[in-house]
Amino acid sequence: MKLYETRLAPNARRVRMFLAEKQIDIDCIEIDLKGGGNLTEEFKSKNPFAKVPVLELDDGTIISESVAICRYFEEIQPKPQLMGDSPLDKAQIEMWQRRAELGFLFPVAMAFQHCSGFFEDRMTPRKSWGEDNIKNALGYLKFIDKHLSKNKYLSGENFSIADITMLTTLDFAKVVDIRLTEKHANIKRWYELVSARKSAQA
Ligand SMILES: N[C@@H](CCC(=O)N[C@@H](CS)C(=O)NCC(=O)O)C(=O)O
Repeated sequence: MKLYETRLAPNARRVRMFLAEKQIDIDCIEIDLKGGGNLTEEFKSKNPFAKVPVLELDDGTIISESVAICRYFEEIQPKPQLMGDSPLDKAQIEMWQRRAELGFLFPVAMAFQHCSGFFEDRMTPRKSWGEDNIKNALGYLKFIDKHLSKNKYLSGENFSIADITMLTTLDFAKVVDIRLTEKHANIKRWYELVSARKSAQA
């Protein structure tokens, strides 16, 4: 089994952190995104969308999409549970995971792509769209700060994949100058808690 990934990419890090929680060791193959390592025909034959991470099983089967990769590992090694136990728990974790992805990871990724120029060899950055997304991401932090005033973790009492998505995105968001301030006391409390986990070093 191999994981094609990029050390600094937030989607790759969330899979690494998920695997670290489960203490699953896997061969990682670094793909140089800036150098176009994901744009080769060989890589696109694994993932036609040319994105990392990509999991390749020993029989050559491919799974891409970070959450789908995490789902695979959750099913083959359920403990520790990161995607829920009961039907209600599973649904609530999925709700918070999707909210973290759509409400925060998506705008941060758009801000990075459209403000940094990192991918200008393959797309046309639109700075104003990037800036709009910074505003959206900051609005989401306001919402999450309120939520975390009443909840230990995003989905309540238990650490889950939703926290992994939020933490890895928050760390990456510094590249577009999105940082926690004194307005985010509850997120700061949560941030210290989750970033102290050994898996956060992944
Ligand atoms: N929905 C995908 C998103 C993957 C993604 O956007 N990966 C980024 C790195 S974080 C990438 O490979 N970008 C390369 C490019 O856009 O050329 C997932 O969850 O895995």
